[in-house]
Amino acid sequence: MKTLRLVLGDQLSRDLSALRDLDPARDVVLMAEVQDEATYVRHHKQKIVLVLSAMRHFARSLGRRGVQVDYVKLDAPGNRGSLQGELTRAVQRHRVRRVIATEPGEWRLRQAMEAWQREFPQEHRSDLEIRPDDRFLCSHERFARWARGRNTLRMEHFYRQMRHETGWLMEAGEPLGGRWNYDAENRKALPADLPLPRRRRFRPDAETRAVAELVGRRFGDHFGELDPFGWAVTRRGALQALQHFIADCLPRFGDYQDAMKRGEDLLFHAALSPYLNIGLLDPREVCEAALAALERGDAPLPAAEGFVRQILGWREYVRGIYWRKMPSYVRGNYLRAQRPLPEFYWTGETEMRCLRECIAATRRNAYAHHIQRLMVTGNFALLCGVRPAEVEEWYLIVYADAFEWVELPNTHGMALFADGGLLASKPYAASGAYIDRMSDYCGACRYDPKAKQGAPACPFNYLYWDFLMRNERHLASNPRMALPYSALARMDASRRKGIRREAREFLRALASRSS
Ligand code: FAD
Ligand code: DLZ
Ligand code: SF4
Repeated sequence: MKTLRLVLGDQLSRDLSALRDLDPARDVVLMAEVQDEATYVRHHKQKIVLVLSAMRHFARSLGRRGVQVDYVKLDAPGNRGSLQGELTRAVQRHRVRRVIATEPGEWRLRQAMEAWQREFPQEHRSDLEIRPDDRFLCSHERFARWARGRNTLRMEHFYRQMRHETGWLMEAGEPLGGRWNYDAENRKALPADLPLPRRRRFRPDAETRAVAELVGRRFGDHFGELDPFGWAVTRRGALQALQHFIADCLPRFGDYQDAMKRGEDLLFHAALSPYLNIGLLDPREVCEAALAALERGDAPLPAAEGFVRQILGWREYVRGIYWRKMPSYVRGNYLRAQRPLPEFYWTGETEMRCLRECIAATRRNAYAHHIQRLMVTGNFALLCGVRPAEVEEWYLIVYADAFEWVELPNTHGMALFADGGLLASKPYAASGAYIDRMSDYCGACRYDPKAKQGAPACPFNYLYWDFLMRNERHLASNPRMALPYSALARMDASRRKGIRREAREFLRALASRSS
């Protein structure tokens, strides 16, 4: 039976479940650029360019293999602006009785898709089959089996299970090298004179330039800079980015995973998440490339393990949590955070150098690495008590790799502790000393990370203690918070009062600039 097969902008994989039994002589693939997906949050301009240009290139590559693709451009006459609208039009146009889709990566669209079939016009009552997205190493069912009956759902336990199941970095049922985890070795500060790899960027071709022009015209007021755009938009480019990472960055990835440096946006990080998340790379092949480098002796075990843990562990785990806990997950606000997102998250205009650097990099590249996201922008929002929904929307907007299944658990659970500790065993709260240790930001800042009080004091310092005092009821009984709370208990009353006053004044000034 002639079948219409829907491919979404983050499903650009040749072996997508919706394409698996495609008959090129009979079936049609529908891909549609729609206003709704570009504006349900006001995505960074580069994220829209990446997705639309990669969609166009993917459609062309299917066409070259003899597949009939019905591709609807954003400015095509009659484009209804929504996926449902375009699917309904295509069902009519192609007179099909059967539609196949792969489940979307976001709850809102998954829910909407369930209802689409009912909304097809009477005369075109097609069946809509929604297939699982099996481009992951752990299915929903497997995750549910792992989670069932457990009191806590810790990533480390999940990761060990996945190591057993894949056999990766295992030897006779034991972890290779005798340890599961080399995290402790992955926290080195970056020596000032360490040569950094020249990072590979991809020059936009004519198609990408045309999309960029369209995005500039249609979404010019969205966050972020359009130029310079350096992302790959094809599978070939994404594979080159993978090879570049494995050859030039992986050997030192482990050592400097937590380091930050002014003006250096990528360091030894992979910058592969956008490609993984839109389907240009497969998580299995990415892990296997790192394992092969280990086997050849081109990368040390702590680097390969650290990298595989991010993908086999964290990436699969947050997806599992998202689908298991939605839709109620997003409503949590364990620490009752109620402040608005500071205006400078959009502009980068702040005297706090760490935040300025991370936000500028985000505007420039639609990318910041994990520690910038977690310990600078995330930590600051946590310490200030910014409303989770506002922080989550910001993260979903600003990064090229942001899709809710991965963005939400990282922001809501890991960065903001808004789920009360489901994902993280303690809040990732830190004072200026941490940022000073892991970066060179503080040397160029008007604040002093060593000063605790008074005008030169780093705001992270008094905000950190204020955060602990404000949330004592929720956090003091957490055994992993015993150390900071015992330090707080030793603090005399006048010091505590001083900290509270400084934090109050700082937060008041921040709110007045945000309103
Ligand atoms: P590397 O550090 O080189 O890691 C390699 C790969 O591991 C990444 O490409 C990614 O696929 C995976 N990975 C690493 N950490 C995580 C993690 N915590 N969760 C899931 N996958 C991980 N990642 C996204 O892909 N999309 C998001 O929207 C997103 N939002 C985040 C929001 C916050 C507040 C935080 C703290 C983290 C977020 N992350 C997100 C996770 C992580 O920061 C990014 O995956 C990583 O920075 C991507 O850059 P990279 O490819 O250079 O990663
Ligand atoms: C992110 C995005 C954008 C900007 N545009 C489109 C689009 O025009 N058409 C499309 O099919 N998908 C797009 N996407 C990706 C979707 O938003 C994504 O599939 C859902 O968020 C589910 O993860
Ligand atoms: Fe950030 Fe404080 Fe360091 Fe300034 S001194 S860069 S505000 S941590």
